[in-house]
Amino acid sequence: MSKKIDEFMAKVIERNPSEPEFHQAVREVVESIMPFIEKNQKYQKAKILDRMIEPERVIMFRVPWLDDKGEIQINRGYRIEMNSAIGPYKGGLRFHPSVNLGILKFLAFEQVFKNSLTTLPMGGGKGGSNFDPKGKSDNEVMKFCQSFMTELQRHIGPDTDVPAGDIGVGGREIGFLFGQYKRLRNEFTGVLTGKGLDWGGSLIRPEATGYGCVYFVQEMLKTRGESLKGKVCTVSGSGNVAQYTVEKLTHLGAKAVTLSDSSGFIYDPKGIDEQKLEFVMELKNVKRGRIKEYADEFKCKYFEGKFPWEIKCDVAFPSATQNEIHEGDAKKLVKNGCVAVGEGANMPSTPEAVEIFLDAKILYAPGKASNAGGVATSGLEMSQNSQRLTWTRDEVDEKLLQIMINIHQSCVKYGKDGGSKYVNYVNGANIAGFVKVADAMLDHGVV
Ligand code: NDP
Ligand code: 2IT
Repeated sequence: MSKKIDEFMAKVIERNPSEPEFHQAVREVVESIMPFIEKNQKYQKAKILDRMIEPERVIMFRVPWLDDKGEIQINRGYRIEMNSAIGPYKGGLRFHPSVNLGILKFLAFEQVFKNSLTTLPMGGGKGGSNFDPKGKSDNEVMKFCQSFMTELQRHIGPDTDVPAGDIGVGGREIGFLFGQYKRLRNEFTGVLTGKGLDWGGSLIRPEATGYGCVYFVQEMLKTRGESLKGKVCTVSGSGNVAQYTVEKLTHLGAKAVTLSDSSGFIYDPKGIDEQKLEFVMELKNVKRGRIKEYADEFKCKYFEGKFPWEIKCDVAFPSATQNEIHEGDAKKLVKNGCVAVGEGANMPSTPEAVEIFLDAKILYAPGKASNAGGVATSGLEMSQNSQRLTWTRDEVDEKLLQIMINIHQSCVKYGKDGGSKYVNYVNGANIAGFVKVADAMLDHGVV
């Protein structure tokens, strides 16, 4: 089997040079899927896996804009329309200087499986730009978003491709993007999700990724007769996903003790309670300051240039970016007694780190399962937009919880390791996500 996987990967690498994150994401899936399709020849014959690693469409474009000094800036924009077998392309936009084709292809590929797991009718896509919102004025961010959407608008639509937020794209950016789309197309539609509540957004969408991740971990802990109550949790990042992870953990009686940004992390052994979280939200979402200011405000330790994985915890929630947990970090986490990892970020653990978690048989949830609550709630926003109705906070939260429970069940169904009780959530998520998309592709013929 490993020879077959190596041969497959050699072709992927040759065809997609200089895209290490894409190779990494594909290998993880192929390792789970190859044994499965060996037993299910119909997928093999129809070359489903070969087709799934080839985006249906890749769009790359120039984004010129004028900064506050009147100087011309040029960024590169992208949209990867990966797979539309089960619904319109759906997935976020990332604005970060590290953005390149390979990173967006990895994210779009993951999104296909994630969206399938949600049970909602959404294909997979991802986009973004190497634009860095950090240090830019609101006016500059608006100018950039307007230019970005001026090109993107011709490729998207409520039944074609529905973008949303990701790193560097939150409520402010979605507002500017939506405003420009509406103006250019003269249409008020649900073409983006994560919209403001006054103009078509869904309650709970901002909270959904973090809440959903905590719900998923809660389900995993239940399989071992445990709960989150009293658990010490480390969280990385301090953006959308991290903030609402901390909020839900606090509601459920757990204690979140860390947060980070790209400069370093803070460690607050007393716990980040509701009032401290309010400070973080104001700091990050309004003032757009650095997490170090938390340590100054609440007199706790700040670790420059590090992620928080050396801190002893029961559960870890990596919620910043890809490959933030390396092999050594994983070893430290396991050695310090960590029993579960819930990935809020996409692919935050390196393959070596994943292996450590699986070997130690801790409860390890890959991002495409545990962070699917965000896009699932985007799917619920699309439903509400189509119906021209808004559901209450409790209705959406209840649906989100049920979706996370269902995703967990699918992972258990496909991830049971032989006769043993142990659930390999990586295999579970990959196979469960694959089957629905693959069957739809079989139905559609050679397209
Ligand atoms: P935000 O932009 O709101 O926050 C990102 C956080 O991560 C910031 O604290 C940021 O620090 C930190 N970070 C980003 N890049 C790096 C890096 N290279 N090194 C160290 N720290 C970094 O993004 P989100 O919270 O929305 O996204 C976080 C993760 O969750 C991403 O992996 C995203 O793909 C994933 N995700 C997001 C969903 C959503 O609905 N928003 C849904 C599912 C997954 P700084 O401000 O210093 O850059
Ligand atoms: O990675 C993700 O799932 C997201 N950034 C959310 C995508 C969405 O369409 O809500």
